Amino acid sequence: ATAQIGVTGLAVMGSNLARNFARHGHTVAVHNRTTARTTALIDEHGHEGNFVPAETAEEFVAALEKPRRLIIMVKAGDPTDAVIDEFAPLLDKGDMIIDGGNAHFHDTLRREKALRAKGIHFVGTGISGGEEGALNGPAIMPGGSTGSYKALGPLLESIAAKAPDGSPCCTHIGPDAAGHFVKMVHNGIEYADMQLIAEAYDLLRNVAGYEPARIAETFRTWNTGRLDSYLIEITAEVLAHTDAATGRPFVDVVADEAEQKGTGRWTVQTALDLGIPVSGIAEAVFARSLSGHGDLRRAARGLPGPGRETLSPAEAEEFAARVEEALYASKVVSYAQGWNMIGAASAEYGWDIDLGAVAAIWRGGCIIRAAFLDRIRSAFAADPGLPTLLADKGFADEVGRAQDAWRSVVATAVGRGVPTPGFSAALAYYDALRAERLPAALTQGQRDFFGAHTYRRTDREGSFHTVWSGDRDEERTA
Ligand code: NBP
Repeated sequence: ATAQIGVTGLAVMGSNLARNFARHGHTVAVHNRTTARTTALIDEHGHEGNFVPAETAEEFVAALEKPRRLIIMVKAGDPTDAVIDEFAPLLDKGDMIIDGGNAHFHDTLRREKALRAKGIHFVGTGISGGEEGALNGPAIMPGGSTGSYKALGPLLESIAAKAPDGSPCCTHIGPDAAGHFVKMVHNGIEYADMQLIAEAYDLLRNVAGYEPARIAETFRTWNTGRLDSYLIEITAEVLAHTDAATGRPFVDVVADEAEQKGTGRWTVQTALDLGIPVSGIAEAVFARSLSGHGDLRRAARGLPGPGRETLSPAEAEEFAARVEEALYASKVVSYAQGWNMIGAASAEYGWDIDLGAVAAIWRGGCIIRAAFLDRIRSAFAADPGLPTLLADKGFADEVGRAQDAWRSVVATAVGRGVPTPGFSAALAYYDALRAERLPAALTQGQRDFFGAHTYRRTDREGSFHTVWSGDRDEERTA
């Protein structure tokens, strides 16, 4: 046995991850159900480092140093269970199976429990950064036992992206499914970020009247400031791109129906179960869904709306500056919601997740990497018990300064009939959180009226019910 690590599943992610390990001086055993992929990897990239190709599961396991570290990079879902069932009987106590796929955290909880009973460490690991990240440095979010991280952490840290301060974008997130959970929320936040950027683009296009190339310039400028991030950077690239076939802006020839693989939906479903409002992520998932409903959109196309005349150049410039403020403030809200969700799950599942460390490892390698994440890291460093990012003084001041622009952008969008569900939901969340009184009191009254669901009072302890159908006397119920 010569290999420090093994990768089974050599499609694009697995191959690139294996090459990344090899390039960092590790000997990597490689295996794939269809051997042609293994052969192709060795033929094309074998010279990059030390690979041990294995045709069978037995050969693969025999190639691994003990305790064995075996990474699964296959399609999430049933294929992952099939591969676990194939390899687990070949492993010894203390060996580690690392699932680097985009597994649902409930599956990871189940698999970890089953393998723990056999003495095998199961390390559900979130890996972000796509193909490019897998090869050149992803952000890595391992869950699983603390013991497994001792044996695995240095290897994973060696291939992870590095944050601007040089630290690896990999840390032990917490036990069992904590890593896959955090990766799921990462993807949810990614959906929200992308939606907010799309809304900013739509406003610059349809209110400011800018052409895509001009908007690309605007995003490039924003990318030198507080919005500096991978997603803003690639937005400028996409907007500046011209379609070779037609000579038109690329963004104008692409069908406007956004697709999704499901991690955003999982985030929202899970948030509903946890009772955590993640309206920014939810609006992003719904916006993608709505865009794909061609039948509904066609049926509604003739409905009346306001005129769509664009602003004068001077007004447009001022408006663009306000859009930047609205985008930034809305982004702070979506991240605040995402972090709330991680905090709530950490408490629910006993994961004890270091919320600042999550921000620290997302500073590089992953799709939402951004200068901004260092601010989140330092907010939690200053106050590990921070109830919401919006309560951090720095973020509160910035959002406070942005609020006039934010409100005016949302008002303009509403007035001109440009849909901005992300900006609007973020602003509504901000206003709801800071409200002295919410109309939830009325909701409680209604619930008590039709269902005797009871309510609490502001002036006395206990639960109360008003006899609405009778004399309207109030009864204390608990
Ligand atoms: P795919 O998700 O396309 O999966 C293809 C791999 O799964 C192949 O190696 C295939 O083997 C193997 N496989 C399947 Br399908 N069914 C199998 C089975 N029953 N038994 C054994 N192997 C089986 O590959 P990918 O795009 O490289 O992604 C791998 C994982 O990484 C996924 O979970 C994905 O969600 C996750 N991920 C992907 C990205 C990304 O940007 N693509 C980013 C982050 C995470 P075969 O060659 O024999 O068909």
